[in-house]
Amino acid sequence: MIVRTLQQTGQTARRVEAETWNSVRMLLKSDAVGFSFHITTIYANTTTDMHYKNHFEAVYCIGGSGEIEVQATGEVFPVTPGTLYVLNKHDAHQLRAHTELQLACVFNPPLHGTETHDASGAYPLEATAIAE
Ligand code: 9YT
Repeated sequence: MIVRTLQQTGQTARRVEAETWNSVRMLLKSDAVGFSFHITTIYANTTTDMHYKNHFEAVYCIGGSGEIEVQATGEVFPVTPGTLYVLNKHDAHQLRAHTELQLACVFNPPLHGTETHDASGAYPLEATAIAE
């Protein structure tokens, strides 16, 4: 069994920083359960463009308030505590945080650990595992 806390995991290399967010990757490919699980904080008053061409992602909002736009259709959905959105079609999307957002995110296939967005907002399929 794997048992970890956000507090402890956040003090390791599993905490990854980007311009508009940080993410504590509590489960990674190296944990060998077939998905990765992250607690992501999106900073207030930011806009993040993402397009996970190589992954499926499920995102559950724990706290904060924002909205998500599906680039292909222009549809906009509120993101508030209790909302789940799933990028089941590798949808290009823009996440706008009105306040700081706390999100629980699951990726399939699992991330290796060091991924940050490329210019198109994607993560590569292969990446370097974090050193632990
Ligand atoms: C919602 C979202 O995808 N934010 C970007 C960070 C990502 N969740 C990650 O790498 O943990």
